[in-house]
Amino acid sequence: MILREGSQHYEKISWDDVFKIAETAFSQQPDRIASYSSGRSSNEAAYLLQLMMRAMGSNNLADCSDLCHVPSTVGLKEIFGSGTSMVSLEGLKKADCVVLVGSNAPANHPRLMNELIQLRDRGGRIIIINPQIEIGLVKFSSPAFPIKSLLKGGSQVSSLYLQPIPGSDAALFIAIQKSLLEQNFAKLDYLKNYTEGWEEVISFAQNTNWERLTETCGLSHEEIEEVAYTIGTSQNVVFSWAMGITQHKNGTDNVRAIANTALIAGQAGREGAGTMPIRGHSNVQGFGSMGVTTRLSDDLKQALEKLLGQSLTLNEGYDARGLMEAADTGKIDTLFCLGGNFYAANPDLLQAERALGQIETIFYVATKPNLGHFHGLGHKQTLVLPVFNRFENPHKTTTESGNNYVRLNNIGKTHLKGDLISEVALIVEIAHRIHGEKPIAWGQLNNTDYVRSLISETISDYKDLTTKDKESKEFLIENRIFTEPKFPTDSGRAQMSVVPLPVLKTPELSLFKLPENVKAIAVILGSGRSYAQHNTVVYREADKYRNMPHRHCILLNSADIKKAGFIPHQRVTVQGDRHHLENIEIIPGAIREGVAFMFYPEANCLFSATTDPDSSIPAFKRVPIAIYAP
Ligand SMILES: Nc1nc2c(c(=O)[nH]1)N[C@H]1C(S)=C(S)[C@@H](COP(=O)(O)OP(=O)(O)OC[C@H]3O[C@@H](n4cnc5c(=O)[nH]c(N)nc54)[C@H](O)[C@@H]3O)O[C@H]1N2
Ligand SMILES: Nc1nc2c(c(=O)[nH]1)N[C@H]1C(S)=C(S)[C@@H](COP(=O)(O)OP(=O)(O)OC[C@H]3O[C@@H](n4cnc5c(=O)[nH]c(N)nc54)[C@H](O)[C@@H]3O)O[C@H]1N2
Ligand SMILES: [Mo]
Repeated sequence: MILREGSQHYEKISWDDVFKIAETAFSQQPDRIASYSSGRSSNEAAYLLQLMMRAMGSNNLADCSDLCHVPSTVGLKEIFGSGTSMVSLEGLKKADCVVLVGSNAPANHPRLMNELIQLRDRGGRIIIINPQIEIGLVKFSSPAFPIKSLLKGGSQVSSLYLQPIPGSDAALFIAIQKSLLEQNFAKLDYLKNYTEGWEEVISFAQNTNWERLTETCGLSHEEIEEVAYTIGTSQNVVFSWAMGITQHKNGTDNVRAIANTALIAGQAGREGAGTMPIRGHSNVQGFGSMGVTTRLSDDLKQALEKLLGQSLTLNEGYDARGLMEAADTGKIDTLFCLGGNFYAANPDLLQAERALGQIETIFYVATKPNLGHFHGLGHKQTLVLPVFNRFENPHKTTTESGNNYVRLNNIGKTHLKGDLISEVALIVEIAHRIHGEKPIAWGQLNNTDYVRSLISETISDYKDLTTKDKESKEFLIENRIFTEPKFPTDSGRAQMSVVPLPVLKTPELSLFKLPENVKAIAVILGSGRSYAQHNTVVYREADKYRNMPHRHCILLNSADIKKAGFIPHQRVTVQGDRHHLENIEIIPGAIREGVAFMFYPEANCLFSATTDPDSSIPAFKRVPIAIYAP
């Protein structure tokens, strides 16, 4: 479909006309062309996307990981030389302690829950760190354990549940380091043999006083000692985290602080132990491996230059936030979105709408309609192009899981009638029209066997892809799993560095221009997912686990409700630095005092969000808001 300038509705368009528009749109200056992608497509489509963009001379490869796990990739690469999980699924089965930080796995990673239940069954311990008590992290009914679910109402998950102040995790992990040192659980020989920079890290922890640490994270000395004791007395500890860690203005520091803690405890580079970020989209990690990033590695750059027979003089490249800012200042002519919802996934929806409105042509390659197709409209034309999802493709594809497994998807079928195309065919046709047969035979790339041969030629972690492909086998990217404390850094040692304590300001009402004489309170908002949505696509209105009956709710601690003079279920206005939402129902919940929770993407209209200087991720999990009763 196409929505043309001045028109009020989309109209049908032929594929041939789509490609004609694409030919013009992609002939703009390379730095004015950009892509955004979401990790649901195959490795093959991802590889072709970056190849097409880079062959045009553009490095503007924004990706949903820029809003998701980029701090994990940046932090882990710096410390261990590899940006993914170092723990394999088999390894996880040997752990006897998991520290799960900032994750609502029962809703978002249900398969991990079975591993956690089994760990508890073999006598292991699970430490949960989350400002909100997520009911499924306390007790979880897994379909894999029906008897327990029936007789006991589910399996016990948490051994210890800590509710820190949002955004303070770096301070908490420094405190855990301090306690590990004090209780003689720190592995100094390990640090001497396998790491660098450890002296500064431990002396920073030793020299930071307890009062500052406990005040910053809002937890007691005893709670922290118990965490350190549990880690120190466990054999194999896995440190695992999701958006509660990354989506902060010091998201990369949070990751560094966790990695430093794992190293001080000697819990990295051994089977059953280590750092394990829990990924978002099913193939978001594959997109990173395929080079869909503005942070192109030197190895891949050289390999692509060889393949393309041209030197890649690339611009710095816009990541997701950079792209939005560039669009807002009129620097983008063409945007190609391979999946996702670039509009609603970003903070400050008013800006998003305005910024996208300055782009001449936007292509939304999609499997389902979403908010962006209605609010993220281009200036001259917006195209919504329907594609097969990755199980419906007329060719084989591959994906990569968060545990570093590469899997082959067979040829599939679709139940949809209509004029759908595969993502591979779409990208190949555009690239072919722009580049012809030079320097590679773009026309032949419709054959995904050929794409896989180029992947294995250029991407070292995938060098075995073509052989494994013939054997139709899934395979592990082995050099990312560390069973010995030797890491792929220049010196082979983990690179530790001091993480500064976060300085967290409690939000104040004076920050907001509120009407006079209203009952009001300022709190920290963290936005996240309900139990019935997949990112910006909402499947059901209610979140029964949090007692939130619809999307227009705010979860608050009862003490805050009382302090402000509100009552449960009252309707209030929520005010951020950008916009407000009216008629929001107050729901009392098991969330830390001073903290509120709302659903995304609705909450994204409220705030602008600061960004992490090391990764440019927006701080979705710590936004100052005011709540008032009009
Ligand atoms: N069903 C389903 N599955 C999904 C998704 C989905 O939308 N639906 N989305 C996928 C994607 S892309 C992703 S990235 C993942 C997201 O998976 P999660 O990261 O689990 O999702 P969020 O809802 O963002 O939850 C973050 C958790 O962090 C906690 N938290 C908030 N602030 C802090 C903090 O400062 N410190 C700590 N320690 N915790 C904090 C919140 O209370 C919440 O429990 O799930 C993936 N899987
Ligand atoms: N406030 C707040 N904002 C957030 C977050 C938060 O926690 N709080 N989380 C952030 C995170 S972690 C993420 S990952 C982003 C999510 O950002 P995105 O990945 O951009 O958003 P999604 O909602 O996952 O995208 C859904 C759309 O993808 C398309 N799609 C699905 N499968 C396929 C496929 O196989 N091929 C193609 N071409 N299209 C497909 C469908 O059309 C669907 O409408 O949001 C971020 N924004
Ligand atoms: Mo994500």
